[in-house]
Amino acid sequence: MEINKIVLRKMNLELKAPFQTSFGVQKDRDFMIVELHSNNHIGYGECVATAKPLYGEETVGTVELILEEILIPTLLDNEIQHPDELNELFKPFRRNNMAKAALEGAYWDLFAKEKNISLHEALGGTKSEIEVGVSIGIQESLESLLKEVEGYVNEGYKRIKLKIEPGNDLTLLEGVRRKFPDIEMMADANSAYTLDDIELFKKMDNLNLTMIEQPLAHDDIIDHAKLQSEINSAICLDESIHSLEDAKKAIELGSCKIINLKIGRVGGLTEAKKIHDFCESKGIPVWCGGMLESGIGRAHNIAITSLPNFTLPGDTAASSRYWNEDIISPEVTVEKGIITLPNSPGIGFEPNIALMEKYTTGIKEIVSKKVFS
Ligand code: OSB
Ligand code: MG
Repeated sequence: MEINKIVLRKMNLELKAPFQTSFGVQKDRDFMIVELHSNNHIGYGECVATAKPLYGEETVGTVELILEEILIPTLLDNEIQHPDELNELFKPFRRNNMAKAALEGAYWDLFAKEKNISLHEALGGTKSEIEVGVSIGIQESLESLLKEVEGYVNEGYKRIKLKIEPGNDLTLLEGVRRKFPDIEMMADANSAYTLDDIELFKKMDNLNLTMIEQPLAHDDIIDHAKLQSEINSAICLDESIHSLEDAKKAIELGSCKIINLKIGRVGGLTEAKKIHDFCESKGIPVWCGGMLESGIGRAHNIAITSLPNFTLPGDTAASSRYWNEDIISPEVTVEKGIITLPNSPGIGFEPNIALMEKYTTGIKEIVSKKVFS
């Protein structure tokens, strides 16, 4: 496989509606698309790092630097037979997982296209369709939240996730539960609480939540284990899990009963597969989280969700939930909470080149003469 050119494309897409979490309000999405060009195909990867290091430590600026100075030269200097090898190749470089995942994801897509198979087939996926839920940001009032929830419930989403923060938590969850007694429902705190809030989480045990996602600090697994031992609701970890090693430790400590797998947060599809397999062996369900991706990142999320231990609905909602126009064709659509896996080669969605150009804010091309066997 010959890589002739690598393109780093900085992009900006405006969200249909601002998305509020405990760490801030997001109105638009700055992100980067990595393109790997061979003679015959282009592999696409999306970097989920944001403009500011609020969810994780990486930003669009740091990923550009790491890709250009470290990861791309490493890729071009080595003979690769299979995308799984990138995981080992990048391992000596600490963290920078979102940068690693973007380049590795583009390589996986290119690899699948060269082999003329779908990305989900290349990953060893076993499903032909996946179930999805939706993540709803913090709203101004219970009234507007109920309206949002009702809309998504009517669309058929399989599970509703509600963002919470101190001051916007129990009353909202109770209000939604009262109006929708039977829906699958969960809360995501994005690390906004401490063990001092233990009584609050005990009260949530009455609400039949599928799980509570990342209630405590982003870098903690000790306090989460204490909290999990005191409450009945399952804790799901998001921010705390960056690798297979992290997952092993959290599960051994009893810090969670469920893991939210995000490809970018764990450094790529290969690491995500490893965590998936380990969780499966331990009876820990996983589901695919989201980072408000464009269609390209969303396509990668759809492909990894085809693995069998993704047994809970993910956050991969339809393109129309986020964007006025997505940069892929066709857009991601959800029918009664189900996405049908595409079967064309690679990620299975074609980038819409005109829209890609329209939303590009900066572009860097790296020309390579490297020939892979
Ligand atoms: O914590 O899962 C999260 C969005 C941005 C950053 C972090 C999170 C989220 C979401 C939305 O919950 C997921 C999505 O719809 O893409
Ligand atoms: Mg989360």
